[in-house]
Amino acid sequence: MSTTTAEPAAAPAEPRRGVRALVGLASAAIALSLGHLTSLLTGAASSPAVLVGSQLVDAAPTPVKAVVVRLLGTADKPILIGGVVVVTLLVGALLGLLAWRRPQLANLGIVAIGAVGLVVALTRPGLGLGGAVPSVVAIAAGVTALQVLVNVTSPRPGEPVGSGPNRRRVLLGGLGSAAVVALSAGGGALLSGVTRAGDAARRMFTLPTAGSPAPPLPEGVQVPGNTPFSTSIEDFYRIDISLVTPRHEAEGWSLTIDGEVDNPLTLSYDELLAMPMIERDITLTCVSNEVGGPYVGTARWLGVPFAEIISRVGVRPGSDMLLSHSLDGGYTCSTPVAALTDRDAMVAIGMNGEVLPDKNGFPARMVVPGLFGYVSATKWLERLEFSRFGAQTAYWTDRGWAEQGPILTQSRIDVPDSLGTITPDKPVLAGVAWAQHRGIAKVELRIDDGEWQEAKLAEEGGIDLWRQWSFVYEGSPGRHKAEVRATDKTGDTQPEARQPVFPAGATGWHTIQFTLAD
Ligand SMILES: Nc1nc2c(c(=O)[nH]1)N[C@H]1C(S)=C(S)[C@@H](COP(=O)(O)O)O[C@H]1N2
Ligand SMILES: [Mo]
Repeated sequence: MSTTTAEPAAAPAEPRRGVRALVGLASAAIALSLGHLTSLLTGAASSPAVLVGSQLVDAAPTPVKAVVVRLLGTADKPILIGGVVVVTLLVGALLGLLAWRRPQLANLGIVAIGAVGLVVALTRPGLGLGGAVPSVVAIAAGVTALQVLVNVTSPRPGEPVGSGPNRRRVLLGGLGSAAVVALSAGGGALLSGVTRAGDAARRMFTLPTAGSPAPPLPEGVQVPGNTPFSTSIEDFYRIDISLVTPRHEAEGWSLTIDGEVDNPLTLSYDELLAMPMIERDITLTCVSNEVGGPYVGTARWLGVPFAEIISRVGVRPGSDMLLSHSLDGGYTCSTPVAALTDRDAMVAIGMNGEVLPDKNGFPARMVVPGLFGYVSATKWLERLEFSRFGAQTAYWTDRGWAEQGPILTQSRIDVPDSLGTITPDKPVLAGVAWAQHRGIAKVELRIDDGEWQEAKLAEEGGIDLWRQWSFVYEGSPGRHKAEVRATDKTGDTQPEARQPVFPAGATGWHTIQFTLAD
């Protein structure tokens, strides 16, 4: 008897390294796409790649987040999800290399990757057990796909690696995998089409009319050719910790108002809509807006004034902070109670004459003039808990951002673009300035480090709104520098000193280079 033929029968012969890696990668792709397909039924936030991405967002240290937002802006979310997908595929490829010699280890690897999604799904607030389903589906799909593909691509006994029949089966495995991924993408597209139609149907409410309508905006608030004074829903900046837009139904939704109140209250969507309404134009601003940045916008908000809610529930005198809770994965926000009644703060249900869009907080959100969004503008509201600053903290204040977040006075040059050109027939610079709830008193420009000169202020829409300005440039043609600074109605002028957005908002003067053509 010869010992050379006594091969262990268990392990099938291995194909080439490239094929093995592809088998692992294809299994990972199938796992991700079937997991994602399932998430279209259980909620987009439960897609395995989105889950892991969301966890990274929450876990990232604040300075890392600040750098990411600065570099990527609002593209950070697709890039982060893409990164998670790429890493998963690469790990899949590595596991594929092992799948012939160490099949148990390869399976364990797939289960381990899926388990990351599973653990996040089970520990993330607001997802429920259903949120775990896509990760379970992904694990099952990954293990099955790996087994099938190993089987299909292994050379049969006596068959040389890469020979005719073997090569055909490898091709078949590849085509089969591609078909599964493509079919789930197609199914996904179909499902999300249905979801979108459902969203449109959900929006077919008739909004109540405001007992106190918005004062009409003077036509003169808009400088012709400047940034639109009122921002469209589509162009309105979006900032939140959710990787995918949360979608909630009005049916079954309710808003609980409790904490340090005499009469806690739970309101259905219909009950909220039946309350007295105000409509106001208000400019929102994000604390993460860099000097000259885009995270500021103006919309017409329709909602229930907080004064009404506060008198209904009877907030106790000791409560100085409202902790608002969101359906958005445990997001909370702390707002000074004083700011809820001394201005037009509201629980908004409408935006620019439409039902509040999902991305801006449907069914209901907070709008409080004069405070940065992270301390005032909670979207997808679930609960308003009257509390105290001394007793509780919120999502961003836990991460070191300032407890009080008044919007800082800022100004921006929008026309021309930085490095843009103006022409002698219309040598005009223009832009916006904001100091919500204090109002803008003055905007000044400085060209090439010369004297500060006053810009012409457009008409004011109200102190809770930004204000447009324009400036006729009378200097020589060629390349120049322009700086802008605003003074609010309390007499404070924007400081020159540059402060980063963390922890209380950016300071400094917006500066551009422009050219006056001859
Ligand atoms: N639920 C929830 N609400 C939220 C946030 C969030 O992450 N989750 N972000 C806040 C921040 S930082 C800002 S600036 C505003 C932005 O509102 P918008 O997306 O409608 O422009 O929403 C606020 N409300
Ligand atoms: Mo923000």
